[in-house]
Amino acid sequence: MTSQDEPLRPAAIRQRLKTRRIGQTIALFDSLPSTNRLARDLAQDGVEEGAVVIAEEQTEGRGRKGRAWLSPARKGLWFSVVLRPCLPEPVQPLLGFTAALAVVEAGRRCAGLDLAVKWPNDVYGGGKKLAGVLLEAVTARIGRAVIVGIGVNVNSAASDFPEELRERATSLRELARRPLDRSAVLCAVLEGMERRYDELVSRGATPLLREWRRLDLCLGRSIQVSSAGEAYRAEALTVDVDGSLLVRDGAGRTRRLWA
Ligand code: BTX
Repeated sequence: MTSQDEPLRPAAIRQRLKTRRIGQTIALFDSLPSTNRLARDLAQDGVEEGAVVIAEEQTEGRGRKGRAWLSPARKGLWFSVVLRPCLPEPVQPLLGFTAALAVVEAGRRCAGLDLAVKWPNDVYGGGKKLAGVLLEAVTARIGRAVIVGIGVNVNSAASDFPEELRERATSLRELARRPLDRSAVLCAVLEGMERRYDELVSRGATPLLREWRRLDLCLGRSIQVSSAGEAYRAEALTVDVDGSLLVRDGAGRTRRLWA
C-alpha cells in the first residue's frame, strides 16, 4: 500500500477538524452502495445536523439524473453531509454552491490549485471534472433535511478512470502532480462548507453568489441547453438567488434553468 492509499481514520479527522457542527459526528465505512442513501435513512431517523457519512468506496455512487459516479476505494472522498437548514425552500439549491466552492477552496489550501466551478454543482480543474455535488431533500420525522453528497477525486491516477472518462475527469493528484492527504482535504472541505453555510444563513446569499459568479466557467459563454425536451444554444448570463441559471436564447429571450 502506498502512502496515498492509506485509509481515513476518524480519530485523525476529529483531531484536525476545526468546525462546530459539520463533521462533529462522522460515520465511516469501508464500502457502501451510496453515502447519500445511508445519510437519507439517518436523516429520516433524526440524526443531528452536520452528521457526515463517508465511504472509502461506493459500489453504486450516483450523480444527478440517475447517472453513475465512479467511487473507487481510497482514491477520493465520497461523503454526504446532513443539513437541516433554516432557509426558505427556494434558496436551498444554494447549499450545493457552498459545497462546490468549499472544494475549490480546499484545492487552493491543500495543493495551491486554481479550480473553477460549473453550474449547477461541478468543480473543474484543467478543463476536466474534479468533483460533483448531489443535493437531495428528505422529509424526515423531525422536519425537512437536505443531504449534500460530495464526490472529490483526490488521488486517482489517469489510469484509474475508465477510457470514456479519461479525457473528461481529473483528480487533485493529477493537477498537483503529487498525492495528497485525504484527511487534510476532507477537513478543508468541511470547514469551508460550514463557513459558507453559516454565512448564507446569517447574511443571505449575496457573498456566496458573488464568489460563485467569479468562479463559474459557464457565465458569459455560449452553452448548449437541453431542458424539458427542448435543445438550443444560449448565452449563460448569471446565477440567481434560487440557484437557477439565467440564459439568453437565440431569439433574445431571457430564460431560467433549474438543476
Ligand atoms: P453528475 O450527474 O453531474 O456527474 C455524473 C457524470 O460525471 C457521469 O455520467 C460521468 O460522465 C461523470 N463521472 C462519473 N464519475 C466521475 C468521477 N469520479 N469523476 C469525474 N467525472 C465522473 C455529479 O453528478 C454529482 C456526483 C455526486 C457524487 C457524490 S459521492 C457521495 C454521494 N453519494 C452518492 O451516491 N453521490 C454523492
